[in-house]
Amino acid sequence: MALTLEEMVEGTLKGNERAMSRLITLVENRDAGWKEAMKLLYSASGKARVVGITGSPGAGKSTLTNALVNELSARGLTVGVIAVDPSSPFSGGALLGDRLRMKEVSTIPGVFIRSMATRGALGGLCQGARDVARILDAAGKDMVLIETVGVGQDEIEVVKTADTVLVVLVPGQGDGIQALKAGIMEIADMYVVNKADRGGADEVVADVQGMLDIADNGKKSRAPVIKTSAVSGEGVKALLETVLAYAEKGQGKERWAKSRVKEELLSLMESEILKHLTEKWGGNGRLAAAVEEILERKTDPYSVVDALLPHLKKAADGP
Ligand SMILES: Nc1nc2c(ncn2[C@@H]2O[C@H](COP(=O)(O)OP(=O)(O)OP(=O)(O)O)[C@@H](O)[C@H]2O)c(=O)[nH]1
Ligand SMILES: [Mg+2]
Repeated sequence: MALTLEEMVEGTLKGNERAMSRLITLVENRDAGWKEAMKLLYSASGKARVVGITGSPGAGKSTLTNALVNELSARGLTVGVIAVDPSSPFSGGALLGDRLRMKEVSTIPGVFIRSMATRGALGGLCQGARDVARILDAAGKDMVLIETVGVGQDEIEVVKTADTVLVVLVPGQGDGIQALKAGIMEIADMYVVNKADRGGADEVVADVQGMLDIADNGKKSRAPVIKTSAVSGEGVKALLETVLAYAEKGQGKERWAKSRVKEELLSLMESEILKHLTEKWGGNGRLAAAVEEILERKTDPYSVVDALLPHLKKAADGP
């Protein structure tokens, strides 16, 4: 039976999984009422710790996510997982195993797992993941884990909005650190050297420390580097302790409360405004027509924008 918007929102606020699923789908599809629902949920959000987990394909992000979920629920904490499906050719066969493992943890009470396709969310991947995180937060999850492969700019944008960002590295990747998309090392709040059961983990730790020696020059606190074996579970407890402590006090909390959330909210509002403006001027083909004229050198992009600005101002000053 179909749920009304009110039922979906009420249910979500009570942590009802069926209501959460429906609401997430509604918001992802930008179906009628999505914005209303987000408005109603907003005041209940802001309590969950949002942790981004990223790294190269096959680094063990999903295995680690599952291990963290088990550990969190063993402590009586509830958790939401957003698995951003790498619809890239990188992950290939790993996906099935991923799915099976995910299915296992998804039956744990208090655990809610949602996967998102890299392409498909109407509001864009980044906005989509943020919406889902906010819904899970409002639904009362203590922690929200977002897993993405650190290969695309979109994916990096997604994890950047997390309170705490884990970058997962593995031994034996050759130039493992360099292989990651530029920009990803910079957003890490902590580094996880996974597959530590294999040789070479200490070398990776040393590499990261070496990199931090250069990059963290003068900073008060440096990013922790933690060794784990996601399959055996070794180091996972220690990792979780570090994550919880990071969110609880010190620099993490401060940055979480200030710059990241502010940045996230600013870009949310900017992109909403931008979307409306582009729809308004692009919707009737005006921008597309302008592009043609620009290509033919009948006009230029700057003049087109200048011509639009008075309309913008009128709209802003409007009734
Ligand atoms: N030896 C060892 N293998 C691991 C460890 N963690 C994960 N693996 C294995 O590495 C492979 C990839 O693990 P996933 O967890 O799917 O890796 P992922 O980073 O989520 O992969 P994508 O999402 O496809 O990028 C699987 O075969 C895991 O069993 C570990 O700590 N040690
Ligand atoms: Mg994975």
